[in-house]
Amino acid sequence: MTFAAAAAVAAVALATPALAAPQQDGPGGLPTTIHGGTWPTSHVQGVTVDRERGFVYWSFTQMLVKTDLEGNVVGTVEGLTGHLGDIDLNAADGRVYGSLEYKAEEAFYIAVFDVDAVDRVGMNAETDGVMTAVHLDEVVEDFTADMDGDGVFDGDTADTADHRYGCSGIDGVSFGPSFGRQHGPQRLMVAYGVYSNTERTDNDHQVILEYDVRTWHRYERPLSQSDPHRSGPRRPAGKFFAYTGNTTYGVQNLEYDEHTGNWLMAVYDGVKPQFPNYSFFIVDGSARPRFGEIAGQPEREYGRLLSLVDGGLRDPATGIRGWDFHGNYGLAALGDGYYYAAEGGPVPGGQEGEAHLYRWTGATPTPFERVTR
Ligand SMILES: [Ca+2]
Ligand SMILES: [Ca+2]
Ligand SMILES: [Ca+2]
Repeated sequence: MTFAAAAAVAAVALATPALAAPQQDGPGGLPTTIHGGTWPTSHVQGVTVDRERGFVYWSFTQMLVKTDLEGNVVGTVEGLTGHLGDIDLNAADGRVYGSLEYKAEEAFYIAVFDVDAVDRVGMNAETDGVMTAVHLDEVVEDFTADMDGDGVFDGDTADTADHRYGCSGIDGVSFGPSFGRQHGPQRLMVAYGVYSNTERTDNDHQVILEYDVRTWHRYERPLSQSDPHRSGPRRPAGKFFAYTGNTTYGVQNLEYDEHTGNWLMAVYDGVKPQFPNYSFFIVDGSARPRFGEIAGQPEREYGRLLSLVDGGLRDPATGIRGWDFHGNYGLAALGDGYYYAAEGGPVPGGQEGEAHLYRWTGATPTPFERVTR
């Protein structure tokens, strides 16, 4: 895709706001549906809402899109050649943080977008001064681990014993308090992607890294994608494991929910027959992580284990709790029991994305209900 092509599609999106007629028909004036536009990219990967300032940010894999709450496009950050996944707004600095992968280069970042400065369509991620990146060494170590010890790292494929914990990179990100403290200082939690592979037992956990981004100014650098830098913290502040059974590419969307005090995890269903393969999991935010064995590893290994909430569906064979909800294209908790979940798909000209308003019900199997006019 050229910038000219992207700009042409963007111009179409700008010229047809009639598709996104304002629908401030939900509670608190919240629209029941917000359109994120149509873009010449892969599908929508994440959505985050700045309710105070009235903006919505959308990850479209190769592009960050900024709209207002009515779906009018304010600006875009383009030219990403890697994979921009889930995103979240950091309330402390007003910037948007997202997972950004370059698997062939074995480079994994949190991209940091200065979203206040995003004011026009077609801004460039490398040259317009609106994005920095912080490299995560820990992810590289697990992604590149030669687990079968044959001296060869098999690269970006699910069909291998390599990649520690089955790590395929990173996707779900969210700010929130440390696990077990529902009101502490905000941390950035980063969830691994995990390859789908039914032939191994060491890939049945979601893996979440914890970072304190208040020290990240020393690591932040602009990103030159042809010469990816390695500036970042050597280690995370914490590493945690949630036993869900293997899923297809791990936590797609991770979101701390102030309303329930829990961590929401939307996934693409797993396919191992011995697991229930739920689409949605909720980590108990009030439970202190337990030190225990990380089940299924080739050599016995211990770590800090998270607890799934005692609610929803329960698989009798494994004891795993889960729920039935989508949310894997984007999930934003507004903090008061309301949420936006993104959906999208191919249309002429690329991919379209939109977000629908939901409210928490806690019901089984689906704990949200859609808010309609
Ligand atoms: Ca190997
Ligand atoms: Ca994703
Ligand atoms: Ca998120």
